[in-house]
Amino acid sequence: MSKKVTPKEPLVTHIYTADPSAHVFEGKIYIYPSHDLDLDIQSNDNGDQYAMEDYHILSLDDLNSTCIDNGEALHLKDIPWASKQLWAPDAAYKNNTYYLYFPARDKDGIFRIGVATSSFPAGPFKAEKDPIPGSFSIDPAVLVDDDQRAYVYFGGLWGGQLEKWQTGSYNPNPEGPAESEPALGPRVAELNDDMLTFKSAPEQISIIDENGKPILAGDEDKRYFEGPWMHKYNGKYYLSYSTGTTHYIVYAISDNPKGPFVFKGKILTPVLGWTTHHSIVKFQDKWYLFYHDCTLSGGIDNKRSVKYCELKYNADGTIQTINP
Ligand code: FUB
Repeated sequence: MSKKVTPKEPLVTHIYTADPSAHVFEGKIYIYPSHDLDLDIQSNDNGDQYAMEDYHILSLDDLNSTCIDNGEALHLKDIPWASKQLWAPDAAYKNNTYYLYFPARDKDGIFRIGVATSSFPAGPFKAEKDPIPGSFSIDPAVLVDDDQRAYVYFGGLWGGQLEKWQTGSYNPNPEGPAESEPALGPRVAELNDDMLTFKSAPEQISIIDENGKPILAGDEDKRYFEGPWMHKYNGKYYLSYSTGTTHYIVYAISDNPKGPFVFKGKILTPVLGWTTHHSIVKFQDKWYLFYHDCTLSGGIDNKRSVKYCELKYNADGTIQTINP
């Protein structure tokens, strides 16, 4: 039986969902999550347990309604270039078209970022024949700025392969950075007006502390790991992300969509489960955090559930930390 959504409870319980990217389209909240399969797979640092094969898009008329699963929007078998692991997606609207951005391994096992299009926010989506040229790694998040320029932020360490691209080309056996060196940053690329190609090669984003010093690779409470999200608040750009090994969602602020971003603090303390992944959206004058945890599955890392709660800002623009 369907019931109204409740803060900090799974949006849906009939399937496992993760990595929620929430947007307001056509007056409703649409959530673009990963669809975790109900499979028992041994966890490893490569993320082989995340063996997802399709996307289901969720929607909410408002926050007093039930959450609708709009069914399968895209399946691995219909993505010509992909071989496995449909990880965290995002969506954007421009040119009277909805774009679904998603990572998957190509036929050589290298993560790339693909695009699929639809006339409707919940799909079905049709995938492009090839991934975005020049794309790599995982977790795309797209900002269509107020001037209609669009940026895609992406990248993830470990199974997400970001370390393998430190030199600009793929190195299957990378080293470093050392703990005392600047951490790897997420990548940003501006999209062309077609929303299907990069305007220029992805650039590394710099995340610095209040004194202008780069966040170091050994500072695992602060350094970038995966799951970027970009939103604007009072004209500033807020880059938020997961710290991976320390399981925080943290954020940094800039005046520029490409940074540098000044580290500010924690948005979400650790949830049950190894991964943490989120998005932030404004709906009817309030701000909300969408995130996931593993409570529904009793703590199984690859069986996650999407939840939401309200997010509040302080008068100085900092975000109040949420304890899940
Ligand atoms: O869902 C697979 C991966 O787990 C995502 O791409 C990461 O952000 C982490 O949540």
